Amino acid sequence: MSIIKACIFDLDGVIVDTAVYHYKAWKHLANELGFDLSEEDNEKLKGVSRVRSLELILQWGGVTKTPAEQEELATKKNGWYVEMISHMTPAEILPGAKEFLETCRAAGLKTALGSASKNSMTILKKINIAGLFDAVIDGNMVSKPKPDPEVFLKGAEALHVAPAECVVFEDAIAGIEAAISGGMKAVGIGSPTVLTEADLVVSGLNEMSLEKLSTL
Ligand code: B16
Ligand code: MG
Repeated sequence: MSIIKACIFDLDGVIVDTAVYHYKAWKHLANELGFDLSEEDNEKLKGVSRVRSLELILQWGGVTKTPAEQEELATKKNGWYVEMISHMTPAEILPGAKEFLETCRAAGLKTALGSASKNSMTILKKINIAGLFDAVIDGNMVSKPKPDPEVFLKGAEALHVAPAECVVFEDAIAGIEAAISGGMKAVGIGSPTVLTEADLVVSGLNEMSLEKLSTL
């Protein structure tokens, strides 16, 4: 029998696809700085914090900025991003995400969000599912980014469950690593050839069921 008592969900790539908005905002910033940002490079920013994303983008563009300038640039990018997500609606919830959250809760499992995004609460409210989480741990509450397990361990703590009783749903390699190093089960959302360390990989939460959870 499964010992799973709680499910912890990443946000971008698992519940919604905010990567498209991050990409538009980062590309706008890169263009203003005189270079471009490819979709391929954007893939490397999934699950990566805002500060680290900017460092990587500046590096790719061969541009050097002072820490104060970097802060200004990150704030500028976030302003564009926040404007875009302010138009999000529940129609943008990824297939099966809301239904699986409801299934978990109906089965008595606890639920938490574990995201690197400092804008998590804004997004959850816009897509109207904030009430489906018993705890929300976001980028404002952690000091160590994934693959450090801090965000998920704080989630387990907030839910009053042991890490071994948690399963994490993640689309980023760093997130899968974070879950495993925190002593949790990891379900990858994406491709099994990419998320090789995950205990189980599905293409989306529409492919998840309590039956599959019980095999973990
Ligand atoms: P913000 P996740 C991550 O979300 C995104 O995948 C990543 O691209 C972004 O840079 C990061 O959040 C920080 O977001 O600028 O809103 O604080 O996958 O951890 O839910
Ligand atoms: Mg993600």
